[in-house]
Amino acid sequence: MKSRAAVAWEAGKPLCIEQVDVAGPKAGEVLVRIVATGVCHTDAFTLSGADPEGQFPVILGHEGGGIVEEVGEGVTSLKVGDHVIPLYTPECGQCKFCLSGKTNLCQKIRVTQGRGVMPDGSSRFSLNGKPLLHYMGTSTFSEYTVLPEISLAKINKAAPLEKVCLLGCGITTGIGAVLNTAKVEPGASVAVFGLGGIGLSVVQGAVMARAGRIVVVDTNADKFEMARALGATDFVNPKDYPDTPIQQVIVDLTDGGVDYSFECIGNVNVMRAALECCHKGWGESVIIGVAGAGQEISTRPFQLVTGRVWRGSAFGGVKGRSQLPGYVDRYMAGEIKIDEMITKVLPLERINEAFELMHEGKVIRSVIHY
Ligand code: NAD
Ligand code: DAO
Ligand code: ZN
Ligand code: ZN
Repeated sequence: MKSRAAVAWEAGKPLCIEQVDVAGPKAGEVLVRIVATGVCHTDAFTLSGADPEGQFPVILGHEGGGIVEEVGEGVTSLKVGDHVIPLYTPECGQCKFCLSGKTNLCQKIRVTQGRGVMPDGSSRFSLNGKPLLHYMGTSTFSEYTVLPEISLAKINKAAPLEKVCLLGCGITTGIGAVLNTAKVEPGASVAVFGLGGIGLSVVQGAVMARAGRIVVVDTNADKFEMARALGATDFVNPKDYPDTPIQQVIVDLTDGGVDYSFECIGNVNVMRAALECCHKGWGESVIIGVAGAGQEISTRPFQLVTGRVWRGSAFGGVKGRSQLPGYVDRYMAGEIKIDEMITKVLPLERINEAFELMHEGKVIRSVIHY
């Protein structure tokens, strides 16, 4: 079948709207009509060429919501008409990782997903006979996309797909990093570096965890208004402290450092600051941001010897098939805010505007509504 799609032909170039060919689902696969998709910093990161795993030509997009159009042979857990959120972190329920009880990083299709193809090694997308690669196993910048059954979470049909699509990445990642990875306890102090869709969702998660102080840090002061509305208590713009390391500013502000910090930018220097603003003896820092190819983090090992902990979080530690439907239900119950995070809604034809607005720091999230 034909599908409207935004194709990334090469790194650093705008996306091109094309009518691509989409092959039907093979065994264990599902054809989904994407109703809406968010545009995340990670899409921009891959498009920029800085992503070590980035490959072209590719159909990007990983923050979608859609409806099942067709199921392949052997698919038992989904049927035509089901509402779904694509998962870049699948959940097979059978691999060593899924069974460990310690991680959400299912490895069942990791190798082929990383190569931009379906589990059988081929792509379902093409244009004029030339294959186009899948992205993160999701490719939500195509109106029709094919995914493995294990990469789809079935959700409440009453949920608006043009809103809950954001649970496919940013909002779940931020909230999950607080609740699952750090396990922030009531009264704890928190520092959040970077107030994009991820950082603001960390703020939301910290409020849900009933944290005490929530210190937010961003070089774009325009971001503070939304952070305040979500419940942040202290606002730090590094540009106001040209002569003091930002970790020192936060240590001074919080009587020795915060209990938990979250890096939501992808900047290795900020990652160091996020660790070093943690309280001696127990402070924990969670890296969420994805750094560019070849970059490395550093600190003095004595920071860890003296009790600080460095960890990381992918998709907020959330197991997509079993736990994401509960996040949708919490949105429907008014416990998770999504609407406030959507600054702009655009048709697919204007998707490059969404990238420009993100680079200009003018949006939290743009949603593409097909
Ligand atoms: P975004 O671009 O919308 O937000 C980044 C924010 O950081 C902006 O507000 C910007 O002003 C601020 N910033 C930039 N440099 C800064 C600095 N030196 N000090 C303070 N603030 C600074 O990005 P996003 O969509 O929120 O994504 C954030 C990061 O999270 C990206 O690296 C993305 O790839 C990553 N990510 C990780 C996961 C995961 O599962 N680990 C999931 C999604 C996204
Ligand atoms: O199992 O190695 C693996 C794949 C991990 C994927 C986790 C991705 C999280 C960071 C990328 C940002 C996603 C939008
Ligand atoms: Zn994302
Ligand atoms: Zn698995």
